[in-house]
Amino acid sequence: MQTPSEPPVKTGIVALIGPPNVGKSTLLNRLLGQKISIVSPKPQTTRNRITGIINGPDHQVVLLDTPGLHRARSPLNLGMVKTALDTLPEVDAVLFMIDVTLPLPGQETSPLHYLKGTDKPVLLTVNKIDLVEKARLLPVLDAYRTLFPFAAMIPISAKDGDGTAQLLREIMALLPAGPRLYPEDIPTDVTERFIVGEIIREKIFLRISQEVPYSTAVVVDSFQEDETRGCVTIHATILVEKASQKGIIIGKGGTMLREIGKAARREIEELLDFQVMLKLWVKVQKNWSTNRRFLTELGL
Ligand SMILES: Nc1nc2c(ncn2[C@@H]2O[C@H](COP(=O)(O)OP(=O)(O)OP(=O)(O)O)[C@@H](O)[C@H]2O)c(=O)[nH]1
Ligand SMILES: [Mg+2]
Repeated sequence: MQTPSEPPVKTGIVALIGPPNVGKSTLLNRLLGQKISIVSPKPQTTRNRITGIINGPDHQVVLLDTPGLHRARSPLNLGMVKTALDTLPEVDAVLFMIDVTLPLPGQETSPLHYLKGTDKPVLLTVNKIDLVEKARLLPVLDAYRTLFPFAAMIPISAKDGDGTAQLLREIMALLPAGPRLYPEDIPTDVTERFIVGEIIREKIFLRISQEVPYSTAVVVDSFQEDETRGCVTIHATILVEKASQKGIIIGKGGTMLREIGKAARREIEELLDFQVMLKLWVKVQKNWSTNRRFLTELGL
């Protein structure tokens, strides 16, 4: 924590908002220098708000990763969009992220319309510039300039780190000076238990094709540290909505579930810096994604 003798730093809360799959979680992990938010090539990977606390000698940026803004119908998806939009009143600035490789939206089709009423400064973050020639960038910036009065527009590659130092400077320019809001050694406000569930969910998103990952949720049932044996035993349940989905997650002779478990265990061991025994179960829980009470339990 800052002591009264420490000079003030540029500090504030910033929301990362944008369509699904543009690279919001990748950027959060990149700026934080560690992975706390899961990433996959599928849209709608992130379901919760995930805070990364980025510290430097002259700044502390509390960055909120959010679910992608999309046309939502189901309670799960409506909850995800609400989670993202609910961050707006609390933040000092917004990073609106787009994917430079995607077609340009019109006034009505861009999720920017959600920001129309906001009085917060909005930075346009144009991501994935590693995938296009420089010449492709200018028309994108010109088009977005007509859609919204952005405080600045910054092309970046969250994957390579290109432009991210400039982005951080632009963020700092928008933030007030003051004492740090969090101690410097705390990278996030989500629990290890939550991240463990997310890592398992990520491995499902990475390995299972099409729609099944959208019908899965992960509940970490227990988390037991055994100091003498030097290991943590974690029991977790993968919920699906139909028996057929359970079969897909388990795979032939259990191969898929073993692969998911192995990949997740490796990453959880890195996170906890401890040997991990990971026990996974798959359970059919019909309509979990439309059960509002259960969604609330999942923090959705
Ligand atoms: N080439 C390239 N790929 C990127 C970049 N940033 C992210 N990606 C990829 O884009 C995909 C989506 O990344 P995420 O970080 O999960 O995107 P997101 O915006 O958090 O997605 P949701 O959580 O679904 O809203 C992943 O396959 C990333 O590896 C980038 O700068 N360049
Ligand atoms: Mg994400």
